[in-house]
Amino acid sequence: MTDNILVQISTGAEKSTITKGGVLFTGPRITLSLPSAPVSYLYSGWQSWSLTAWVNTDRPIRRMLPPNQRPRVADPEYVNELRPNGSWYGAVELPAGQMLFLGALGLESHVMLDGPSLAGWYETGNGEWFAASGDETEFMKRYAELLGERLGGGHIKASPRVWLSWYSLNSEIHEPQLLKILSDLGPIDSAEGLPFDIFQIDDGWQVGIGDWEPNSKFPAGMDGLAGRIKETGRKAGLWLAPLLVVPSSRVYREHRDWLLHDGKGKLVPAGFNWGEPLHALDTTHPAALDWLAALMKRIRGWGYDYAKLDFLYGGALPGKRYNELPRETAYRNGLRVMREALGDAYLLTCGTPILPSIGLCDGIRVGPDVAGTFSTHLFDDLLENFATPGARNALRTTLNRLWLRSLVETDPDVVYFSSCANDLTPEQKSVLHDLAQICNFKGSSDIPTWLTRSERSALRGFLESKPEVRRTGRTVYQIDDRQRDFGPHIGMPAVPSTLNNLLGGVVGGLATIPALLKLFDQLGKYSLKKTLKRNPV
Ligand code: 9PG
Repeated sequence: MTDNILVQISTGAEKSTITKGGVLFTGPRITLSLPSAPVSYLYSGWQSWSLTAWVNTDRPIRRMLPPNQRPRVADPEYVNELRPNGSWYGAVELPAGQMLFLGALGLESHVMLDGPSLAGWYETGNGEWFAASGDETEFMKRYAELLGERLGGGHIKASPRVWLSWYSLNSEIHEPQLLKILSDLGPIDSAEGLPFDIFQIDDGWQVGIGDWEPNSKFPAGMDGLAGRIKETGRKAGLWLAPLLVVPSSRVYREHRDWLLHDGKGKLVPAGFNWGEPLHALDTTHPAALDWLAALMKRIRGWGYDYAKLDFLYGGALPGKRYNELPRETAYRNGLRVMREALGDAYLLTCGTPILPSIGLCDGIRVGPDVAGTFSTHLFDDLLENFATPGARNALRTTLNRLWLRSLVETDPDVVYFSSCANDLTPEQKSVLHDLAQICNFKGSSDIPTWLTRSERSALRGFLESKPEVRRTGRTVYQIDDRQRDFGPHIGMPAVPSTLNNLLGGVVGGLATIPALLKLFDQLGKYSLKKTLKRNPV
């Protein structure tokens, strides 16, 4: 399809210009009439964990369950939309294999397959679009270039190698245990040490979500621990969810006016986690912004040079703000304030709307959490929630976001070398290793004492390697002299049967009961404690 034809099949544009690789349009709403019904659609998920993948158009779309988790896994604004759709951009594949792409170059924009056309719109006002046809690698590359010109980015810094606590210990962390791990990792530059550049403390150090002070399990304070980390030649990293608050937090009690409300004055729901409903800060509220800046300066003052800011989607949820800025713009302004306060620290954003973060952070988590299981029947077949932790969900979404690599470092989440408390097969583990090599972002939560001698040396080899990587097919990469086809590992599960749909409805309903969610949380903690007892750190 030539670029002139793209112009001919478009409606709604106030202006169109041919550009390298496609056409630039301006307009609040653009529609491209498709020459034939597409066979698959490229979903673009809103935030880090949201499904991003090519999905057959004949797959019936169900609203992902359970409903109270939706704000945490997808954009609540479009969660009831049953036509294929996605944030900022979308693409279709036509029966003859031809592809057509439509992507916004600004925020608060959405693309949808609307009958025989691909439609894109801005939630507020007017904006630019890029449309193209042809090769996916080419149009995504050009899209990234155009986004970079508008949003910044492209200053790839570090290619970090991070040890983080979450994937082995969840929130069951404490100071003596982390010091033990740190000592077992060894000095970064010694022959026996594991070369992680960053030691990142994840969820579990804080008093509460909103109360970002060390809890009683960290008696030397976070500054004390940062000092010990630096003694090993590593940078200290810290996890926070700065835009969330839970009802049990002080911020929630004392500054209700900083929180995001809806038009009726009710608090906007931001999901459910940590046994409580989640709410978000209004990032247009001046006092909330001052508080965020002070928080970032505080962690820098403690000695942390790497910040993993998580659950950031909270700042971009629909709502009525103190200053009536569009929601993603409001979030981006909040992120800019945090970025500036962090100075030259490495900023990894997670649970973040993707486009609004470009140019303001060093790395973005581009998929859902990895886990020691490949996939689960409950979430795949009953609840159809592809944003939940699991290696397959992480691989699928991350792989479809690698086009972002020219703009920002793409964090695929951790790899595993340890077989302790882990159900992944050696092949599944090695697929994750290869993804991390392609991303050149290497994270692990493996506990040193859990690693056998050969696992430890394999992990060391992985951290030290710098293979040459080249994309050679839609899902195929050349890694040094090997080929890795991710295709067989990222397929969507089969369409659920009627029985599974019914069961999913029941389970999804039960999962809206806070007491049951809390119970599941407790069961998870109990089973982790058992694992830790059997396999001491
Ligand atoms: C800490 C974690 C880790 C992880 C993040 C984020 O409720 N949930 O289903 C849920 C999903 C993902 C999640 C947490 C909770 O993960 O991606 O790396 O930092 O938070 O809480």
